Amino acid sequence: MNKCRLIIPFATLILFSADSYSKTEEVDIGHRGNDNNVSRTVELTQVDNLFLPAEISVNEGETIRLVVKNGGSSRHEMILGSIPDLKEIANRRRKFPDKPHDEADLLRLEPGEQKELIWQFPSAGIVNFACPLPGHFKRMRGTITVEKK
Ligand SMILES: [Cu+2]
Repeated sequence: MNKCRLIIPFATLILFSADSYSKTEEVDIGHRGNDNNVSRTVELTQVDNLFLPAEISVNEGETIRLVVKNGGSSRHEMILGSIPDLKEIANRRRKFPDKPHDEADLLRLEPGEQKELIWQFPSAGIVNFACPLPGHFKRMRGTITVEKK
């Protein structure tokens, strides 16, 4: 009983924050890029539970080396996607916490760990990213604004 009372407001919060999020337009989020085409390195630090910075700008067509460091004291993840896709991934984490989750292009980082993702952004718009772990997803997200050339 007590557990239910705790879970319901939490779920409402997640739904509310995701639905009230304005940057939901559909864009091509892009794909893994080639090392030879990297124009810039962008560093992201994960803390408990935020991304710093949470807003990045890149140019249309650009290939970026995203270097993600877990500077927090718990495990974090990082995945790019649209808001609906990220919500679905976060829901799966919450509903099936004991299942292995291995989405393509997901970074999983233990405290102190650093990983990189070379990513090409083919079209202008907003690409979202998040840590989909339960209790993290609500605040641990950010946007990459892909500027038109
Ligand atoms: Cu996290």
